[in-house]
Amino acid sequence: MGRLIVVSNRVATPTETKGSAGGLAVGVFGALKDAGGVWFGWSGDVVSETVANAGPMLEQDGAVTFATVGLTRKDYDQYYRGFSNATLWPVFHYRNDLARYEREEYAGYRRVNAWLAHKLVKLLEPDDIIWIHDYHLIPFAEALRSEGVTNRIGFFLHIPFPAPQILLNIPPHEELVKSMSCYDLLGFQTATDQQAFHDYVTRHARGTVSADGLVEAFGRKLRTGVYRIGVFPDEIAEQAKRYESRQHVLELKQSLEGRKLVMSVDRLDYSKGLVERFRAFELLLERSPEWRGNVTLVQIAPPTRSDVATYQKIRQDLEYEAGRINGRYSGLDYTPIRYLNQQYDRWKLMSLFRESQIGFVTPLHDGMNLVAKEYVAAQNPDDPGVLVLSIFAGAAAELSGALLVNPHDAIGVCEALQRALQMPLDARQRRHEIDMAALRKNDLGVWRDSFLRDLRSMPVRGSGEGGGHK
Ligand code: ADQ
Repeated sequence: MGRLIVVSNRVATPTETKGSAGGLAVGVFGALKDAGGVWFGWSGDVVSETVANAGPMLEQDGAVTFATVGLTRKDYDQYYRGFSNATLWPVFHYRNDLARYEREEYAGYRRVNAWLAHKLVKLLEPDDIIWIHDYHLIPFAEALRSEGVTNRIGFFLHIPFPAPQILLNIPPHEELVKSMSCYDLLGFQTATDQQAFHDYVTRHARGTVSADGLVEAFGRKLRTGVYRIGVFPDEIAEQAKRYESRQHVLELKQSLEGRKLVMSVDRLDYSKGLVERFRAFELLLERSPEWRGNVTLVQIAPPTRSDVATYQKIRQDLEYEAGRINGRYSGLDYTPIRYLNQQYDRWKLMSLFRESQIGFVTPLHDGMNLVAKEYVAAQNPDDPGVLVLSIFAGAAAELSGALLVNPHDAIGVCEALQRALQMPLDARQRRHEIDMAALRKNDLGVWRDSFLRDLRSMPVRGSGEGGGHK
């Protein structure tokens, strides 16, 4: 079996993969340890051109090499802050209104992809398989192919793939999809995302899609598949239980004085529906006076991408809403919304989830949303909380035990909260069992192993020439 090469925008450090990192880092690292290989990507540092060109920096951990490079200010601005996060992210989350398009940024995006690919080529061996992650790196395979790489290359998109009518808003949409056709295998989070890609291929690229997912487009053949990312539910359950009587949980419990707890955890991002969520919670207090003073929403949302203008705006909007709602419904000893702009360790979050009666996860669009899955896994089976989940999270297709809501329908969301707050124990247990079974059936290992199995089974391109790279 050949080595595995993982490429992602950010690379978790060897310490992060063992400590507080999210499930994804742990899952990918597990596969790397098994097969041996390289994890390649940006170090997260902005550096001088000399330092950037000197990379990659290599760090060895057993059979895994962590290979990282720094980005220059210009590359960071155009590739990361610009085209990736100010064009692709909003459009792929159906927010054309928040997107901008600058030709120079797109050129920078392609230039950085080509530069990174060139750096990786030197580390490749002929029978390696290469797994590229996410929207920052769409042109990566095309760049590798132009350097003569014929290894199998797969791509997994962690965020939604938009319907063609939305994608058409990005001027170089055709080039992007053409770049995607340079992969051997494209993985999507949901059947809806896969279908959107197929729709583009057949309607706008004169391509074809066979019933078993073989795509022919731009003179190339590739496969697509749905691989729903998961978590390791029993590990999370164990972690949440282990930390349930730690200081932070006891302090929270004491401060709640018997009030019901609704928990929300997100990156501070406009795709997560935070403003709409606060308004639905406000509606609960407005429509159900009996809950005033008796239920608290804890929203943990550390800022991300805070140098992108739209992220500064969502932060202001949310601070305004939290202040307004708290001004309206607080008492001398009661604050309805506790809005925490801080990062918390993973184990702390899991134990807080276990303590709460509701997990409130209402993105406007989300590839999967692992918080929803982590919330379910962290519950105490003897007294589980209820997940209130947006139909626009990829996780909604799997978690049939959740109360599904449309985040744009404030009254509908408010009614789901009322229902969850009053749900009897046997109904909560039944729903929790259903969702735990779904999480176990399709855990993070299944996601990773099925993608890699399918990628390894693809024929090597130009195998007549012997694979590998020039
Ligand atoms: P994200 O948009 O970051 O990921 P999500 O899947 O919810 O969204 O979270 C990923 C990880 O980050 C989870 O393990 C979660 O616990 C952690 N996390 C989120 N908020 C946190 C906070 N405030 N503090 C600490 N940890 C936090 C993208 C896509 C998602 C997709 C994932 C994985 O946008 O749709 O599910 O990738 O494919």
